[in-house]
Amino acid sequence: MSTLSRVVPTGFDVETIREDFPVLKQSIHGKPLVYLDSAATAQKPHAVVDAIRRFHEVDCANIHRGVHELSQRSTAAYEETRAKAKKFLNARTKNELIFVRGTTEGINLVASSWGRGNVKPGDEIVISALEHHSNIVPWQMLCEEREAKLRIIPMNDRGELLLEEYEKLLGPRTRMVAVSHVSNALGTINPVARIVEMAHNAGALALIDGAQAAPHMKIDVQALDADFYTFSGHKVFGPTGIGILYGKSKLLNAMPPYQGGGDMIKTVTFEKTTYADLPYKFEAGTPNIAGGIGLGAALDYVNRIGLDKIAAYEHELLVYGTEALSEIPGLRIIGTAREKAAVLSFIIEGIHPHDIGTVLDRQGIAVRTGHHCAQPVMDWFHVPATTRASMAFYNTFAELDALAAGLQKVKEIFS
Ligand code: C6P
Repeated sequence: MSTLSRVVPTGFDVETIREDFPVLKQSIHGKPLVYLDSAATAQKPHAVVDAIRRFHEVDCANIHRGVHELSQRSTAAYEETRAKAKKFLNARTKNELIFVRGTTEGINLVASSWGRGNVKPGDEIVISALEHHSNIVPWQMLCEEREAKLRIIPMNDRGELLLEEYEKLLGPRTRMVAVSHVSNALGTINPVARIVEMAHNAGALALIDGAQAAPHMKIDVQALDADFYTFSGHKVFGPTGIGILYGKSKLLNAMPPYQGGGDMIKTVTFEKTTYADLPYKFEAGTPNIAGGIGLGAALDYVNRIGLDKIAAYEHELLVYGTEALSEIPGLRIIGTAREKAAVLSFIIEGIHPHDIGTVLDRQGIAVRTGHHCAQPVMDWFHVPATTRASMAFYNTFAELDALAAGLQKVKEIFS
């Protein structure tokens, strides 16, 4: 057993929590599964699986369309998630919450709908050096289409954004600042309240990509004063194919629909269509109903544990894991921000991350290797890829010991 200190916040019982995640109880290649890839997708507790099954077995019907009992029930359950998301993000009204497929669609919706109406040739969109491709490409596409310019906030060697450089990028042509709350490749927690404030001072709007923040910390969009905030259901222990885009209602009301079709209209004739009010204006077609209901169960689950407790426990895991990995000769952690979420990205001199991932997998340890959909981050650090261990509140200190032991084995094999 490691001599590193394990601090478990009072009242946090990880073994009881693990009972809620059936997937964690299996062996992989004859070894107990150590799941350290929650940043890619988090595992789902019983409560989420049960809610999805219940919908299909008992309440299955399309929503907003039927007077019959099943449709009433499925509509109520789906809309209940919108109310839960409002509370989760501390939005002002339910109408500010749009169901989307995930963070990627949330950002594309804003870039496409808001962007087309508001970005003109010569305008500028500011993003940062540590963005996921989902918060780069939609803005790049918009800039190409509108002949606008993409400007990038640089970072330092720790993976922290340089706010003094950001200040210099802001100007009368800045229309939007879009940054992630937490970097998926580095773990950096960005000072988003300050970033939003600076954007507003320059007369620009601000969108926050909350994909990696929502599972780990309390979010208050009113306190942040974010104009848009988006996250994915599958990273907050809910299903894939569902997520939330928050937008201030004043902005959403002024934006044209993103897609046309059923459920987003008030009236349709061949001459003219009028659109539904918020939030339905942005929700064309039959949505992922089961996913929406599963997301509601996931938000309930996370709230029951408590995001403050989750953040405190995961911080201890991060401290412990950082120390454990730092003892491995030749290992370099990529992303050492002072404010950091439970992500450990690293390289080991002379060993390709894919080889590391493969050897770890043979020991039952699941990590992600590659560029993590953040190629500019890899370029900045002059590495082709990293190995990334990403944690959630169901991980244990013993699992981090297993990771460290697994990496020793990697070193033995490749030395
Ligand atoms: N990052 C990872 O392994 P979607 O795919 O739409 O649910 O989320 C996209 C996304 C956007 N922003 C950030 C900061 C993200 O981390 C992700 C997803 C996963 O890091 C899969 S690439």
